[in-house]
Amino acid sequence: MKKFPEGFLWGSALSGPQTEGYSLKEGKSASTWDYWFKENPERFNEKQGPQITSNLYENYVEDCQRMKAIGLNSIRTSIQWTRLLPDGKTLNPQAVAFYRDYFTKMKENGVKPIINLFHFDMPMWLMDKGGWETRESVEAFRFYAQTAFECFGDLVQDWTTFNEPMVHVECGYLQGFHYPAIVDIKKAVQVAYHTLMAHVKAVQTFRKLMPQGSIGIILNVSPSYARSQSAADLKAKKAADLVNIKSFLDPAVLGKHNSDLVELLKNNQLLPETLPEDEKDVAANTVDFIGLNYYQPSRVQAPEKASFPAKTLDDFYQPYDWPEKKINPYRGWEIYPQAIYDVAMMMKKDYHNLPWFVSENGMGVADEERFMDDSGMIQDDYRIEFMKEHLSYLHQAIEEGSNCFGYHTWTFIDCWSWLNGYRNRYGFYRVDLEEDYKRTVKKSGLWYKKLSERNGYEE
Ligand code: BGP
Repeated sequence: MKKFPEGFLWGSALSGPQTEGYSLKEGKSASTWDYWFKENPERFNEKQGPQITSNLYENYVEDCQRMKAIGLNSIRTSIQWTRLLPDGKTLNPQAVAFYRDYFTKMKENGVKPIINLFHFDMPMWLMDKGGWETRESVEAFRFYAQTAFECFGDLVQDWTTFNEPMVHVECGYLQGFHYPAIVDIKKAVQVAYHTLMAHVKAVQTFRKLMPQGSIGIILNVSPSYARSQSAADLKAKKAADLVNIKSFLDPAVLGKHNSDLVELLKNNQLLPETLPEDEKDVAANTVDFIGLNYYQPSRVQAPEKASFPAKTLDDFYQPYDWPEKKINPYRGWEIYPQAIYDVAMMMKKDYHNLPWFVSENGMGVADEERFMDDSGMIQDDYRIEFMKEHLSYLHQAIEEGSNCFGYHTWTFIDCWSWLNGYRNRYGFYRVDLEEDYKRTVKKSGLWYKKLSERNGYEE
């Protein structure tokens, strides 16, 4: 039996935009997703947009009971900036009432809410002014954070500022996947910097308003592994870790920018515009905990040809197709559970063993109805196997002293996923889009209940 520490959080992760639906109702204004879907629905898988998603807005009371029914003792989800403050200034009373009741129902069902403020959902009114490219975004976000702490701070003690900030930087400004879908490395660095300062200012506000609470940030930590031990490949690996891990983890936890990253940006004439007081604010506003999302590692190699100064990330490192990798055949991503041990030990060694939790880990499956049995239940043994493999490495790291306090799967119910719509299913509950968003528990949900009750599992 692999036992976990007492009080371990067995949870799931969600986000507001991916579950709530009601995307332009009840006073909510448009985020970039609402706008982009209206302008360009073909970009979205099967033209599935953000309007309905999993319709949690109408189902949250029963959904909170469903959380309890599969043993979840924690949920981390997000509130939507565009719902709480539709124009950035005016409080939306319907949003306050909805979120207050939602968090209350979670707690009545024994589910601890960990609430995140930003999950890729930039308000359109702010994007029209330049979004994260402008310094104005820092104060706009700080005000939103303050409003959220004031409205829900009596119900929620544990907060996070951003989910995977490098995703809106890379997908929006380097790879053309998310709105505004431009490729401009200089802008990308500025966007990352303002996001970081928005995080720092939110932490500073939190310390004043909620001295008893805890605050963190959620980062997608995909450790990179080099193709070979050659100096060039190792240099590429180092650059990948600087960009993808240390860019936010160092200032958030250690209170300072990574000096190698600063050097790299400087050499490539990529340093962002800053204010003189920023460094002091970064140093004074470190976090209480970290959430780490892990799906797959990144395999890297030295670029064959690189521009100098760099124009894209490819000039620092390039993806490497490791021939021995084990693949999730239903989603195409690599399965490499050892990486969870590696990041856990990195937290212990390089980040003074700060408390952290797995804030997302999960297995996406396309066309999952093919695994449905005659009773209508998805027999997702592959997902149980996936969780066991990851938990086994996590368990080992905890035994060796890594300070991990919880494991959150992606996700509780099947949810809408940005451009992928409902293509890849991850939930413990299946959501039937054809049958009024009916929820049906999958085999993995029943397994998770036992895991949570026993605080561990039989190997
Ligand atoms: C993470 C995001 C989630 C979710 C997940 C699965 O990076 O934080 O919001 O989208 O990835 O992604 P996908 O549905 O594309 O497989």
